[in-house]
Amino acid sequence: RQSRAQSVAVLGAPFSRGQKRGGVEHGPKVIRDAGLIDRLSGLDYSVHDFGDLNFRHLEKDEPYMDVKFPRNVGGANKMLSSAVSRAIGAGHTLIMLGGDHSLAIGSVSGHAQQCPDLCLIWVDAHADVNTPMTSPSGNLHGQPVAFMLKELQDKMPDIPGFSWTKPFLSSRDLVYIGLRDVDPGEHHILKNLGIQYFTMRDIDRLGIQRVMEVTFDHLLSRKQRPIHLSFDIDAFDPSLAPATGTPVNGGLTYREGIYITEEIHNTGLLSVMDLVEVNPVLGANPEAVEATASLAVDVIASALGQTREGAHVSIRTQTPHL
Ligand code: HAR
Ligand code: MN
Ligand code: MN
Ligand code: MN
Repeated sequence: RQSRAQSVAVLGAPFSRGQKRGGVEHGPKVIRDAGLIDRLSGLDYSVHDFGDLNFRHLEKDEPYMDVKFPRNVGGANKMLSSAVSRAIGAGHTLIMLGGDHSLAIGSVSGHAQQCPDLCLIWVDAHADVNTPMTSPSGNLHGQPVAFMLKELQDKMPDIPGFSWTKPFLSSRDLVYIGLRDVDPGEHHILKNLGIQYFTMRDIDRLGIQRVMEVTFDHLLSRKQRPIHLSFDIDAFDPSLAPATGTPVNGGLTYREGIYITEEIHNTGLLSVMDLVEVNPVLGANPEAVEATASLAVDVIASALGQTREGAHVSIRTQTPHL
């Protein structure tokens, strides 16, 4: 361990217009209430809590094609993008607390402004790569990756609220882990672009250790570069993360989820992590909400270096006086 504390910034994004269910805007509060800041301080980081962004709500926001709340989602992501860019520019490692997963548009694009060579690891039950034409729901939390991919540029219409952003990511710089609910149009995109992905079935077959090995081989073998980890809590099995909007059976075990984040920490390259889709309103009882929020804290702490084997503070070498 280094003697100089690294700095971690925490930024809340209380936003829910990327989907139709209320409550996910309270994600940042319940994750903080589950003890996030103390856990990170205990890991010997200097923690800067930037608080929550204050998104403006736009009353007039008609659907565009079938896309719901385009101006609200676009505006919130524009604000998030500058905040993320500033935090990374200032040298912090950033934890973004959602909010629904449409926020990844702002988070990843703001990160890419500072780190154009970043790679993206998307841990989720869903691929979130629908375009407005393929989306079965019109919900933008099922579409964020389509806004990022250069290869989908000519498939994306001009959506009101999004003129500030343009695609910046190559499909080869993205890996999915945990997929088990992929729409037909999304499957076509994954196959057509040759995107590297690991479904729950792949995890069953290969084991999570091999999955992470292949992930890093795919993303980092040519060169080391910053990692953006976009972690949707619904990647976990609903028995572990019940308080979320679109639970899908057969998800990650606790140990698989923690193994993913431990390995990402061990690369030393984690630069931004999103933790999204925790919705306290959808927990059947307070215990269900607490379990989901506490899992979110565990997986963030693990991404930032909390280990299962434990650790001890090494004796620091004294700086010699000049
Ligand atoms: N694929 C579906 C759609 O586009 C549902 C995806 C949204 N669910 C999420 N995102 N939580 O990961 O509407
Ligand atoms: Mn998602
Ligand atoms: Mn999901
Ligand atoms: Mn470390």
